[in-house]
Amino acid sequence: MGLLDRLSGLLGLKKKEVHVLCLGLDNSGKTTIINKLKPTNAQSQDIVPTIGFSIQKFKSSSLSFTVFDMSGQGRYRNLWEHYYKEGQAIIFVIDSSDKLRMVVAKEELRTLLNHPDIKHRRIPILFFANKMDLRDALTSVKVSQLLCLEDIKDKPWHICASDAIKGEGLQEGVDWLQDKVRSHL
Ligand SMILES: Nc1nc2c(ncn2[C@@H]2O[C@H](COP(=O)(O)OP(=O)(O)O)[C@@H](O)[C@H]2O)c(=O)[nH]1
Ligand SMILES: [Mg+2]
Repeated sequence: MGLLDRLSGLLGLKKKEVHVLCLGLDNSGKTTIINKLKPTNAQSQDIVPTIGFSIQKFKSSSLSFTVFDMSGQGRYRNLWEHYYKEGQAIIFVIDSSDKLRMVVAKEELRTLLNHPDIKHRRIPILFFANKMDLRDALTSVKVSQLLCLEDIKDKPWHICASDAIKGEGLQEGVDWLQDKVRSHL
């Protein structure tokens, strides 16, 4: 830990650390989004498919996020569960252009929301309707309808349209998440 870190820790200025689960089907853009939220000099140039999961960090204006970037591939799905208890917030990413798998994403979300470690907690969920730049992408309103987000009554949630390649829409989402998490700290 650097001197500055220690000093800001002592002064109570150190950012609170929050554990975030980043979920969604494979290829939806999870790793690209998390990478884009890091400072420019810490970003990876090429994103490779995530195997199992990886742990990434990024900061917002007042919080330090530790993100468990989960592989969306089916065979790793039972790995996610071990981290549910630790998660204080969820980022759920959807490929808005993947109409065929929208029902699979909906099913995945339903399974998540029914999990005993998630079901009874008011854990905030940020949805990214990602890949908005693609010509056949659905709007965030349409994605929200197809995933029946209005049915989520017991958790704060929010959906943002995003283009993770350009980094558009990401900040708005993180600002929302930061507000929700802080009100629970
Ligand atoms: N056009 C477009 N492609 C994206 C976007 N976000 C991610 N991708 C691409 O989608 C592919 C899968 O991204 P990745 O982050 O590995 O998805 P993950 O499996 O959910 O982690 C990569 O080729 C990314 O470059 C986006 O907003 N728009
Ligand atoms: Mg990935």
